[in-house]
Amino acid sequence: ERDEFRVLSIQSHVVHGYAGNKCAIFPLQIHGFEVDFVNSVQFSNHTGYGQIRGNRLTDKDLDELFEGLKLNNITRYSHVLSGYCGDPSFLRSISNVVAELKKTNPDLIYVCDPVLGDNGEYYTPKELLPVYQESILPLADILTPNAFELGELTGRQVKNEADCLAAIKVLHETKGIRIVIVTSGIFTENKDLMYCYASEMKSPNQFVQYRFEIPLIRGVFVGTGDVFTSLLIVWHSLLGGDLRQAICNLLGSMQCLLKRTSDYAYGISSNPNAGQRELRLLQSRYDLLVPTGDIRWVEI
Ligand code: PLP
Ligand code: PXL
Repeated sequence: ERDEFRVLSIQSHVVHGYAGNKCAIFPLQIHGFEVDFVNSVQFSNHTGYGQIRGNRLTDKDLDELFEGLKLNNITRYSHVLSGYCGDPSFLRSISNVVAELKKTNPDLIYVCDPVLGDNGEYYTPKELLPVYQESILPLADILTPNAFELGELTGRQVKNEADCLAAIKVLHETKGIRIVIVTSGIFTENKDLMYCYASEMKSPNQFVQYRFEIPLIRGVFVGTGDVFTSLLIVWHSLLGGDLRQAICNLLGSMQCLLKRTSDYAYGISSNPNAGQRELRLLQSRYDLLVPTGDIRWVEI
């Protein structure tokens, strides 16, 4: 029974469109995963639009919700999922929650997307970095940085495959993170392709590492990272820990999702706006359930 999977997802909520929890809950639920979700912010829309209105949850608010769960003894989770977080004290509060939940379930898997920025630039406050390094990384079981975030977290330059694998090794060895997946940011000579790297520490000196080829699809989309991590939980669980096949499956679904989104957006306009570029998540429900995209990979 899939009831054994219950995910606590602490992410943004947007009223219109898709980002954070709006991207993560649906893929998990259609696969039969229970999702308890905390909306770390409630915004009108994601940050890709011109204007934003809404509110943030404070670290105190999160502590209070968690207190309620504890008082009722309903804190047994198979996974915690966290993503974009704009506030260092809220992030510290997440680390306290995860640490306590791991006491309740020592097998709990914490999947963390350490969102800092991309392409050499921060789009979150720099004060998050030490909180990730000191409080979050030691708790993370699966970490999904992009190349920029991997570089910031390890204090290294990550420009190519060798840099990337060396920095991943630092995270395995100094923070004890079992699985690191670099989801984007390593480009190739071939402009139509991007690489994704996955590395699993099987024992202190044994690593299994794969490179996946991701065909690039025209357009800039928001929320792709959030769909990635939710489908990662789905396939990693359902396939009993087969990381390579889990990533092939999730990238296969995402290819279809992004192709549908791109075709829709560029079918409307040659320069689609943020609303027209919203992920076609619901329209892609069958692709999220049954991946059909063909993903090339090699073991390295
Ligand atoms: N751009 C901005 C302005 C953001 O706030 C975020 C937050 O995560 C992203 C991009 C990242 O989105 P994604 O993980 O879908 O690439
Ligand atoms: O997808 C990450 C994300 C999360 N939360 C909010 C966002 C975004 C991306 O833009 O705007 C509020």
